[in-house]
Amino acid sequence: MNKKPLIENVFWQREEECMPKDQLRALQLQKLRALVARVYASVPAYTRAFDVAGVKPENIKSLDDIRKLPFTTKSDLRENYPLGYLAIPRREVVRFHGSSGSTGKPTFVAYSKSDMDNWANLCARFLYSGGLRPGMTAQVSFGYGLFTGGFGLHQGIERIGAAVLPASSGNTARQLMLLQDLRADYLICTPSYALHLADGIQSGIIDRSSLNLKGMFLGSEPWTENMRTRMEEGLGIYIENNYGLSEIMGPGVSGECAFRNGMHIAEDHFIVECINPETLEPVAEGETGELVFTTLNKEAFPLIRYRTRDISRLKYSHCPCGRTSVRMSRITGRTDDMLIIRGVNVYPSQIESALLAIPEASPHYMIEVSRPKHMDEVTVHIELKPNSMVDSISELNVIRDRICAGIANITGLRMKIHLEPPNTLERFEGKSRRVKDVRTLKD
Ligand code: DLL
Repeated sequence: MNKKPLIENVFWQREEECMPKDQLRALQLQKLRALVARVYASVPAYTRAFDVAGVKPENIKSLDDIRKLPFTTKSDLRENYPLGYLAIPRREVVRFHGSSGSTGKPTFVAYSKSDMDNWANLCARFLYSGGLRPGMTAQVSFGYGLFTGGFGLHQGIERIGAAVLPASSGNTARQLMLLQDLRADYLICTPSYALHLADGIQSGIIDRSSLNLKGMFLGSEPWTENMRTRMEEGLGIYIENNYGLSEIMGPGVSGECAFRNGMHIAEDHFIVECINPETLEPVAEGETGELVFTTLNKEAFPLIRYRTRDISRLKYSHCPCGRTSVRMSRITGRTDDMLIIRGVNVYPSQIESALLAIPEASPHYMIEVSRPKHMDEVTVHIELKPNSMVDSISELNVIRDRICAGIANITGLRMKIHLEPPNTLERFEGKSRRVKDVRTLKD
């Protein structure tokens, strides 16, 4: 029932997607060498980092030499805030995006005209592979804004020549109404939001037969095969997984093909490594490790060996679809404490910094994450300071509202706030465990 219809041409850029491996490796080496020379000359943070590592552009003679280069991390981006890694003159930037950092400020990324062109094509690759064609309509229920999800997918759909319905995120009743009235062929959002909408459809809020839905493209947060099967069988549609991160580009870094044995990474644009996060050495092929990306074509914001903190596995074996690129398995976790809440990246330290600004709040807090009805919900429990002179309900409400606004200001998310009496939350002797994530990915 949910088998994808056989479409003869599934390649948006056949030549690049099916490039023979030796040609692909030669292209990567040529681009890597040019990239290293360019960032060494134009990005002072890289000049310094290469000098510290004792590596010069001319030392990069083979693809394996990439291991001589230093890693780039989210804290490097933060230390060079806002645009220390910009590699082109500011006037040549045509777009900025950003994602949450572990402090109050986002980390920004930038795109040149050619970066935007490449990005549109890379999103078009997985959308086209999944069946989106000119004449169809795709409803984008990702947020439009600094987040790369909305605008990124938007331009991929336009590139194909299909119609975009930029519904943006939130407002379930309206999303369902749009799906029904404008008869989108595809829905594009986070897996958890898709489950929430699927429940709305299956519970009869709207009639399944009044929809024209053929498939979904889901990404931006971890999900499971069980979730896919449930929605595919429940709705009689086809669903594909896609992956990306704003630092490397946004959506379009990798996406599934019809054979579903991992997401094909656009290796003509990125070099991927899989490392042991402790030793920083490469893991054996097929072993679990942290993904590290180097951008080969990005003009505005190229990154060398960016540590994603995402845990996955790489498969280099032949894929019957004809694409030659390496595939990555589903993301199974992260090596840092970043939470993904309704597709938004949130660090506990962001919540902590919002609390610090509230004089009545103590430093004792606990963040509880749950997923009622497939929608992530965060409750922040905060102890009041023992000497905070709060004795009326209305004063408590004012404090609660201030905390809620402070957190929303930093994270972009509204969270439930529970004010707790002094000395009631658990104290930790060792490493504190301030996050209780009771979401289950099983259903
Ligand atoms: O989430 C880009 C994106 C938007 C991808 C829309 C796909 C669709 P960031 O906000 O920078 O960018 O978050 C990146 O999200 O490091 C992963 O931890 C997680 N992530 C992204 N795609 C997947 C996926 C966008 N398919 C972070 N499965 C990444 C699991 C994913 N996790």
